[in-house]
Amino acid sequence: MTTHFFCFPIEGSVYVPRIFTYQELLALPSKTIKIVLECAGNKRALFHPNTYGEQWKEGAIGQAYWKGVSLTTLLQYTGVHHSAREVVVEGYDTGPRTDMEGTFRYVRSLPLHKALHPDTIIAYELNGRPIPYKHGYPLRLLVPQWYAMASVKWIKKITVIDDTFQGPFQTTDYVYYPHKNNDVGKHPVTTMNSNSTIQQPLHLSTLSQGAHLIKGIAWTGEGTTTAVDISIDNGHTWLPASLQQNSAEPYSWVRWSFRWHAEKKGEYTLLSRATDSLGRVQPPIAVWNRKGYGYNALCMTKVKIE
Ligand SMILES: Nc1nc2c(c(=O)[nH]1)N[C@H]1C(S)=C(S)[C@@H](COP(=O)(O)O)O[C@H]1N2
Ligand SMILES: [Mo]
Repeated sequence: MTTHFFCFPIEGSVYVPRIFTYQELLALPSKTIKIVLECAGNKRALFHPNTYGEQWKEGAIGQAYWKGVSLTTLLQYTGVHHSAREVVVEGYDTGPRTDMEGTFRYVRSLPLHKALHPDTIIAYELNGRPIPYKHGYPLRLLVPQWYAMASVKWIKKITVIDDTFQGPFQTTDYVYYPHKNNDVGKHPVTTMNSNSTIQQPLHLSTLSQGAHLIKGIAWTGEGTTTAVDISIDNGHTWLPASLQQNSAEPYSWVRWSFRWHAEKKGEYTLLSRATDSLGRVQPPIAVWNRKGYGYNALCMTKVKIE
């Protein structure tokens, strides 16, 4: 697939269906946004009881600068019928599933309000270069604030629809199932939960007495992170960490740090707890769900002072 000839259609419930070429996209007004992408299964391994799926610890997250064109800019060319409800984005990849017969393309939809948000973009660059193949080359949808399953890679086609999309990556996967043995209360995975990770010191490390810098990251999918509190006594007392906020980058993670003077020898349980501007606080225990999505309990790191 050479980008010179690459193109994709926008069709369905639109006034003027249209094919956009890669070259056309490059010529349209662009924006560059720093975006956290967190897999909905990040930290899944920490759920009790354990859940099936990739046993992610803290590493299924990243952030980068993505450059592209607002999807809403493209939809201005096609127009959107008044009856439209969702925008469906289809990737090039297909594969079999273990739970259903047949092969399935990776396809997902966004509600119209999210599709039309100016920061929902069709990206063609990651950190100043064409997107590497494994991250979505040549074109990828980027949906800030939503778990990363929404950011469809390898775009093939975009379709505006008048009803609600029912593909397996939307109605079977990326759904919270609160119960082990029935589907009561199931609801789709969308925005990221308020969350934080301690990056330093490492879990189960041995440190010397004296001054240590505890540091890490915090992020959220609604509003922005407003506070990170640290406990060095397993949650009995809390003190605020200092945040490196950048209001120009509302979709990036926030770096935080906390100076700790470790006077006494012994074992310590360090905890971090992020709060966002909607008042969403990391809970002591994450809300369990069958597929292990959205884990955001307090981040815990144990250390020994010798
Ligand atoms: N086309 C397509 N897009 C996709 C997926 C996929 O399987 N196919 N996986 C999604 C999921 S679950 C995640 S976590 C991210 C991973 O993005 P990355 O490979 O750039 O880290 O891509 C999302 N977009
Ligand atoms: Mo994912």
